[in-house]
This record gives sequence, C-alpha cells and structure tokens, in this order.
Amino acid sequence: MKSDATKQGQGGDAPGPDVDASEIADQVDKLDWRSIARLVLLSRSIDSIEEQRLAPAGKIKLQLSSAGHELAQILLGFALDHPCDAATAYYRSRPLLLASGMTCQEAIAASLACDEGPSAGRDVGVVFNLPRREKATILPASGNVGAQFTPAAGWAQSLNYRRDSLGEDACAGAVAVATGGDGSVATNGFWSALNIATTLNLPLLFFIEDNGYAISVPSDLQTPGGNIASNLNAFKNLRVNEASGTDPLEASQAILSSLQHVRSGRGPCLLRLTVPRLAGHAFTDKQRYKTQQQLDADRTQDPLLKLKHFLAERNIFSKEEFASLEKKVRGEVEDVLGNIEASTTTSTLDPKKHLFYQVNPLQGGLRPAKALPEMGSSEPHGNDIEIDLRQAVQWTLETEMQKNNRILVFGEDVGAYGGIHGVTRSLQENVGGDRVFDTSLSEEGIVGRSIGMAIAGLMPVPELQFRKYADAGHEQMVDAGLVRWRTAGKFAAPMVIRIPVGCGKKGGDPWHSMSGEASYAHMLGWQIAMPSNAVDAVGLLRTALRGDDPTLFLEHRGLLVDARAQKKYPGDDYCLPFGKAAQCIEGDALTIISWGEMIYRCLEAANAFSGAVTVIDLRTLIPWDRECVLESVRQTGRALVVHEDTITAGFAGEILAVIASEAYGSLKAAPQRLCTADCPIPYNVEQMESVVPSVGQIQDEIEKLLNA
Ligand SMILES: Cc1ncc(C[n+]2csc(CCOP(=O)(O)OP(=O)(O)O)c2C)c(N)n1
Repeated sequence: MKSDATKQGQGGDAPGPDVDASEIADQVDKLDWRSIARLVLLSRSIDSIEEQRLAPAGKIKLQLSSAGHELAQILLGFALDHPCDAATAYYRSRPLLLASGMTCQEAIAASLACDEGPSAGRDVGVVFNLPRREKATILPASGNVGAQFTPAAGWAQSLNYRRDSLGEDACAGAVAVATGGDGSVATNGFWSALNIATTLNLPLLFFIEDNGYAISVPSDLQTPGGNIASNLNAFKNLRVNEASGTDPLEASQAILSSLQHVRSGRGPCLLRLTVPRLAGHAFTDKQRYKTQQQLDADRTQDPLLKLKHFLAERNIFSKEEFASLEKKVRGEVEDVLGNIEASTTTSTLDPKKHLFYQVNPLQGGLRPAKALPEMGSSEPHGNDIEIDLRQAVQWTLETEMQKNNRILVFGEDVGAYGGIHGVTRSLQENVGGDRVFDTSLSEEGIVGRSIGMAIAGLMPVPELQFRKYADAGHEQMVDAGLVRWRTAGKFAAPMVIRIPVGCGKKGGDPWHSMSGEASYAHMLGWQIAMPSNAVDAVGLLRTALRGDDPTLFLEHRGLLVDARAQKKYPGDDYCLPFGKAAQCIEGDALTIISWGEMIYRCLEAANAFSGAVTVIDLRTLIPWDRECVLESVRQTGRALVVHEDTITAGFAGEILAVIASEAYGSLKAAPQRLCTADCPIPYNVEQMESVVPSVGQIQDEIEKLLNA
C-alpha cells in the first residue's frame, strides 16, 4: 500500500489557504492519544475475535473487518465534537461508531444480532446508526454502497437552513461527513452529493478511505488512475486533501485541517486517506486476487504498529504499556462477549414493528421538535371557492408552509418557474427562496438529501417531475422507508414526495405517462396517496405534511386542471385520514374499486347501469380500506378493479386476492380487473387509447359481470 505524503489540492476555485498550521499542530498535541489507542485496540480486538472464533463457528453470518481503517476513523470520530455534527457511515465504520459513543457491548450485540445492538438484530451487524451521544449523530447506514453520500448532503444543507433561516445559532460551525471506500466514488450517490455540496457550498466533508479495492476490483476501475483526489483537484468549490490514513501525525493533521476548512464555512472538502485492508472484504474472502507482495506491503502499513511507535516516540505510552493495554482491552472484550453469550435471549422485538409511526423517534421527524400542529378537522370548513387539483396542492403547501417553517419544497424547476406542471407557481415568491428552491438534476440527490433533512428535523417536500424520472431516486426511496424499521424506531425520515403520474389530457408517451403505483406499493414503510379530486388532495396532503411517515403523493397529470376534479375549498385545517375510501355512487349489483383519473371513467361507465353499480375511490393505496371494499362486495357479490397502472402484478391483483379470500362466500361471479395492458404508453394517441382502460371497455366488463 502506497503512503502518499500529505497533499493539499487547491480545488478548481477553492478559497485560498485557510488553515493555520500552528493551530492544527496544537490540536494534534492536545488529542487524547491514550483514548485513541484504547479504541484502536478495542476495534482490532473485536475484529480478531470475530474472525478467529465467532465467524468460523457460524455465530456471525456476515463479518466485515475494519482492520487497517481504525486509526483514521477514530481520529475522525474524536474530531466530530460539535453538538450538531453528523456523519454517514458504511459497513466498515465500526471504529467510527466506537469513537462516537457506541459501547463495546452494543457493537458485539450487533454482530450477534441481539436486542442491545443499534438495530436490535434487524440490520447487518456492522450496518449501524447512533442518535447523538457525546460525539456526532451517526445517520442510519445503508447497505447500498454510495447511498450514504446524499443524506449527508441533506444534513449539511439543513445546518445552513437551520442556522440562517430558523436562527438556530447552535448549528454554526457544525459539519456533515460522508464516509466511503474507493469503490463508493464511482457511484451515482457520490457524484450527486459532490454536485450538491459544491454548487451550494455546503459544510460537507467527503471522507474517502482508499484501501485500493472494492471487494476484489482495484481502484483504477473506479476512477481513472485510481486516485479520486488527484482527479478532483480542479473541481470548483472543492478543497481536496490527501494523506496516509495510517500515520498518526499525518492522518490527524489531514483530518483536523480538512474539518477546519469545512467548519470555517469555506465549503466542502474531499479527504482521501490511504489505508490497507488487512483482512478480506468479508470473512469468506481469502484475498486470492492480491499477490503475496501486496499482502506483505499491506501489513507494513498497519496503523496499530505505527501508532505504537508514535506513542512511544512521543513518550505517551511505552511499548510495554501499549502491550499491557492491548491485553487488558482483549480481556474486556472477552468478558462482554461471555456475558452476551451467556444470555439466553437474542432478539425479542417483533419484526413487524416500527415500519410506520408508533412512538417518537430519538432523532428525526417533527414530533420530537414539537414543531407541528396536531391533525386538523376531517369536516370541510372552507368556502364556496371552486378549486382544481393543482390549486388544491398549491394552497395546501402554502398554508402549511406558513404554519410550519420546517417544511421545505424543492426539486427541478419548482422555484421561479413554478414547476413544470405549474403546481408551485408563486410559492417561492410567497414563502421565500430559502424554502422553495431548485435543485441539481439528480433524483437520487433530491430524495437522498431529503433523508438527511428529515433526520435533522425538517419536513422535506420534494417534487419529482414525472413518475418515470423518479426511478433514479428509487434506491433512496427504499432506504427512506426503512429508516424507522432498521433503527428499531430510534430514527425517522418523514417526507412527502410529490410525483405527477399518468396520461396527460392530450396524450401520453413512455416517459411522461407512466402510472406505476404498484411498484411503490411494494416499497416498505411508505404511505401512498392518489387523490382523484381537489378536496381529497387538500385533506390527504395536509395529513401527510403533519405526519411522521414518508408519503408518496401521486398527482394525476390529467386531473391537475380538469373540471371533473374541481371541488369547493375545504379549509385551511382540513385533514383526511389515510386508509379511508370514498363511496362515490351506490348500487346493489357490482362494486367497482378504482382511484386517480380512472374514477371518472368508471363513473361515466356506471351511468348506463342506473342503481346497479357502486364505485369506490380508494384515495390511498397504502394503507387501503379493506373494510369498505369487503363490506360493499359482500353486499353486491360482484367486484371489478380498474386502474391505469399495468395489469401484471398491478395493485388490482392485491385487492382481488383479498376479496377472493375474505368475501368468497358472497361472490356471485369471479371478480375481475381492467387495467392498462402490459406495455408502455405509446405516443400515438389512438394506440395509447387502445391500451388504457376506456369507458367503453369498462361498460363491457360491467355488462359481462352483471350477466355472469
Ligand atoms: C449498490 C451496491 N452494489 C454492490 C454492493 C456489493 N458490495 C458490497 S461492498 C462492495 C465494495 C465496496 O468497496 P469500497 O467502496 O471500496 O469499500 P471497502 O469495502 O473497500 O471499504 C460491493 C461491491 C453493494 N453493497 N451495494
């Protein structure tokens, strides 16, 4: 492993020299080297016991060693001493966690999947989270490489918002840190966060632990030449530093000066630290892709050995004292392990708990901050002004933003332009550019930063321009939905993502007209609303904005300015609970279940069968109102589900399965579904109409069912 001398890149346009070398030297002298040594030894002991005994015995299913990375991470952890600092970790970050206040007991409990671990046995034993203790908050790590970067950018952006707009002086000087390996710099998340941080000049440190490999793939396949720092030297607004992550003096100087740059408000910094990976990627990896020469070179870079020499040279610890501390720490780890193994229970927590709001989290969400008004009235209390669906969303966003200064609306073109569907028109003018703003073109960045913001106590309300384009944010959406579950209720990341879906009034195409709600229904931890009219849009959006769960708010493009969806404004405090369907018309021979724009086609089709057809508008898919559907189907004995999403594995399949198993005895005919055919939406209008359910096709289905 090559050990670079400490280097400081200018960055394309990074502000000039800003770090006072004598101040850094002073800080290095003041570091608590004894505690640092203790934690390095603790981390190494846990790893070696796991590798030597627990993994071979099958007691740990997935063992990932941090050996070689410890010193750099522990130095970082100690330096994150501002009360508002946060870091995103990855699976090799246990030393950082130990330096941030996680106990040895918790670390080992996590490995053994026990209750005392930070995820109570739910997440992989080295995928951690830690609400703030004495050092930084550690945001819930993701198992997806690269997914750690944009949430850290969100935390950094929140620090600025909280300081500048909310007047929280406590946030001044705080930073966010995103840690990652050399493989992670090839991911979308890395580049997205880099763009966010450098365009907005955020207090974000990219802390890259370069061990030369991503499992077995060498770093020159992740970035040309294998050195991300030298490749980014010309990146505008970015300070770039690099150093050995194993040399105590060099590493501590580089970490402290990088942090000082970021803390001083001069913008983001990328610090690349070279470290050896002293074990395989995971326990099962025997590193056959490395030559013996490489393996030997790795060992010469062992930070533990370098630390031992450094401490002896500085007369902090003699080599004998170091050896005796090593023995003592090993004994402590064995004791903790013995106690945990002696206990008969491992994990007792119900695995189905904590997907949705149940208790206030320790970190994230708005309720702990007591910033939200309680839910409003479900009785309309508005005026006679007719509004369309677009105004419904617009007005609700604005009224809630006036009440709650923690709500932020952002996305591509939502600022001065007012959104490409016009939904946020005038919002920036009325509420302020710090609260309604444009973003870089990265759905990963828009959703990922929302996680960091939500955990920082804000309510992010991003707009994604079309359902198809939301795909690029999918990884972050999945992670957001699982924050509460993966941390056993300690963290929460509520947000409301608005996405226009479905065919437009004039036609469609494969990119702008996807409905696609079924794939979201499979995404755990998310509520899904798909209102068909202005009143429901007001009520559901307000409920989501005052709630604590991630919500997808799907706005049908064809209804935004459609007279059919117009209703009287239900008032500034009107809230509609999720999971309560509406019965639009009542009939005695068939129940149609639908949502979104299809409701109007169903109603038109039902006109021809006066008194025979009930039409139920589900309004929300997660949760969906099973009771209302089942009660109606038990009365009518016939069911038809109509939706604009494609048929195979569509949400109709779910509803029909429930009807078949719960209302079987009442059925007079086999329940049916009518959905868009399994093909993308064609640009040609006649072709489009041939694949999307039409009024005529719905009538034919009704007829068939009534005659069955
Ligand atoms: C998105 C994603 N793709 C693939 C993987 C499988 N995987 C786990 S770790 C890893 C290598 C990451 O290497 P690097 O970022 O250099 O970190 P290191 O393990 O070397 O510390 C891969 C490919 C993953 N977890 N996430």
